[in-house]
Amino acid sequence: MSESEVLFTITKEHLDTGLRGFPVGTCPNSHVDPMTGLFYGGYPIADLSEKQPEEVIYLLLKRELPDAAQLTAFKKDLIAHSKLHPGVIEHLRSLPKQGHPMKWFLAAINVMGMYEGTGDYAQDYLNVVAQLPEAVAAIFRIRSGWGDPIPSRPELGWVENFVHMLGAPGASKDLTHLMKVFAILHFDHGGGNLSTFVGKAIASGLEDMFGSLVGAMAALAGPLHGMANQECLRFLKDISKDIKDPSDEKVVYEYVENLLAKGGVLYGFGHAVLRVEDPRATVEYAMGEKIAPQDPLFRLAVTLRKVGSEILKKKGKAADPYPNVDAVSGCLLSANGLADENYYTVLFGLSRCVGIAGQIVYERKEARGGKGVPIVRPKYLYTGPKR
Ligand code: AMX
Repeated sequence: MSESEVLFTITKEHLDTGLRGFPVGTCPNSHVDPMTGLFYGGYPIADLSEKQPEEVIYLLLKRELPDAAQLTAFKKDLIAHSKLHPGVIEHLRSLPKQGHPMKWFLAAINVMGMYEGTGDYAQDYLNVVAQLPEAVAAIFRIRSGWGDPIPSRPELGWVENFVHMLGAPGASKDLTHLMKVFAILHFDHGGGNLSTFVGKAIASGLEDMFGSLVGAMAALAGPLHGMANQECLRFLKDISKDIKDPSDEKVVYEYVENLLAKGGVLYGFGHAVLRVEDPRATVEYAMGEKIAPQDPLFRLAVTLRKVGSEILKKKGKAADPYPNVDAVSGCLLSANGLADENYYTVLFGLSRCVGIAGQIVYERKEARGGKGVPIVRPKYLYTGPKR
């Protein structure tokens, strides 16, 4: 692109619209296309969903898939950085149980930074990516009362070790596979989603990686952003109380039509950028037919996939009347042993920190020929009283 090319013209109507669609920078790691969905390093997400998570983590950091030797070396590097400071676990033990798991997650990252922060974004990237699975598993175990944290075995693999450390009572045999796919689908989502943008903006003031991720994860915790996955499962559970047969399209149609007529929201549908079914949801529907085919909440999600879109299209308001990633992920997690939806945003955050940390490394160490993006400082127009 030529330096003076006009990309976007800002008019008054664009003000106070949440920077929606304003180009503000470049991102080589991932992007979201309205019609074809999410890409990592130029690869469509559906082509990556069955890879090893470490391959995809490497791709997001280096923008190339690793060859066998590179993958082995990268895995070794992650293992070498995986020891979580015991002080983080001690801190978690002192947190109030009534605090939401996302608040615990923010506390964990903050304390990790106090023990492990080096001030070097690339070094801290490795520390945070390698150590977060242990911190998140400890949050589950301590806060849920499942027992003491289970010692880490990083040689098992990034997700395999996480599932091992979770030791979830009632975990299905498919939980590791599900968590691998879930992690890959949630690693990154372009440069401008709220949590990623916030994390990069904080880092632009040269706050370190850990502090930047605390801010990013606070942004993710909002119900219109990352906490939507928790709300989506609650929504499915609520509907299922009133509907006997989750495959009965007529009854589900009437229920959703009534709900929307009363001003309700059809959770798991719609997107700020996409204008087709989210390809991540497509992967999850296919996976559900294999790992949760009889689960009533999954069957309800499948019925909604059809009738929800029909109703939203008929109403004509939603720009994207199709399922998003959260339409299905919760029922797959609950069917496979992670039944408490309060933890779903933490699982999302564990994965999304990988992408955000990678984008922070790019903005701080590579962008603008290595100079880094300067401190973020948009302009707000004064509309208060004139004296
Ligand atoms: N149910 C009911 N109404 C919906 C709707 C839905 N699923 N999706 C959009 N609409 C309505 C909006 O409320 C808006 O109504 P208004 O004009 O009266 O204010 C109108 O359709 C136009 O909205 P839009 O431009 O299509 O959506 P948006 O970009 O403003 O918002 C989103 C996108 C995701 C917040 C919205 O679709 C929504 O609330 N969906 C349900 C919640 C959900 O599933 N969130 C998860 C999103 C995925 C993620 O980021 N994790």
